[in-house]
Amino acid sequence: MSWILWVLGLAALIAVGLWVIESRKRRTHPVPSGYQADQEFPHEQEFELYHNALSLCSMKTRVCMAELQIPYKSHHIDLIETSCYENIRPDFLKVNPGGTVPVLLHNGHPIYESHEQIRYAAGFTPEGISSLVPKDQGLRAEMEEWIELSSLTNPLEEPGKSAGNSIPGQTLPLFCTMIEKIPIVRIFEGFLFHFDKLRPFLFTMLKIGGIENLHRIPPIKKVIEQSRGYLHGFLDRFEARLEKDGGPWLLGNQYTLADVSWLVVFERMRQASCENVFLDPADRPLTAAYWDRLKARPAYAEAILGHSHPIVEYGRERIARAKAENSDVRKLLEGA
Ligand SMILES: N[C@@H](CCC(=O)N[C@@H](CS)C(=O)NCC(=O)O)C(=O)O
Repeated sequence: MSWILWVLGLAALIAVGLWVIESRKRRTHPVPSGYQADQEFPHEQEFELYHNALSLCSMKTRVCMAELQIPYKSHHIDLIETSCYENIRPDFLKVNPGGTVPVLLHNGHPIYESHEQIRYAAGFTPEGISSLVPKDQGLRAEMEEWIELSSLTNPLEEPGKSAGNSIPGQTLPLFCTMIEKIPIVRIFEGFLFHFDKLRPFLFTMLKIGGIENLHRIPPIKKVIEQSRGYLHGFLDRFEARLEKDGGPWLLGNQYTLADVSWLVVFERMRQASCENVFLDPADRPLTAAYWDRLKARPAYAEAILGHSHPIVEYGRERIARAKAENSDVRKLLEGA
């Protein structure tokens, strides 16, 4: 009997030792935003992009690169939502010790934070391509405000600060349906190594609960309802701004980085099957028509549809089905 205890004790000791070694390799730390002149990584092309099909910020940088027609080498990095925590594996952590996507490399130098990446890329607009930055100083300042208003910074602490911080609340149902396809052992890797233990906890809860039971989980219900309220407020401002100059783009005639940044917020609404809640032509005719114009741009086809992921499409259709079949789901996700 005692030898069994010895063996178990030894096995536990080895497991803890291995976990400590692996944790060290996966240690993360915040990175400064913007272009890092003092860091250089191996690269093959002038521009390279580490990104994920679903990630809101990745979509933003892809759309910007497509608008500017700047070619780049693509490195798809999986997040747990699309398959596994590739973003916290040692190989990727070399490129971004913060463990998040997207990362844009220019001649091997990283640029962190998607809003910095689009500003940086706009500085390399090729000849013959329309600039995404207005010449007029007032419009430029306004563009910056709209970029900030769409940026994802700290959704948990300040969900009402920006549409980018509110939209994750509407993404929860999508995470919930996508995660149906992800084996639970993969989610558990996050408990061992992810820098934010809330994520594996949340995904486990979503997987066990399922879309049909979300309304029974009070904190999730609260986040979904609260974020819907915030987003309605931001979209009312958006509609008013479109009315002011009459479009076709947010700041008038010129398509700018503000449009690039907001496209992905609308795209997330499409992916999360809640376009009808926010972009109904009867409620916001200008924004609805604007969204149709965005979807007609070649950059949308290239950067969004061209990177569509089967698990996202599954999640989107699964939400639509759950809403059609279950009035509790519809009430939670549509508020009526
Ligand atoms: N503010 C950053 C946000 C980066 C970020 O949080 N990226 C998310 C995807 S949108 C991510 O990589 N999450 C992975 C994880 O937390 O496991 C940016 O705009 O680039």
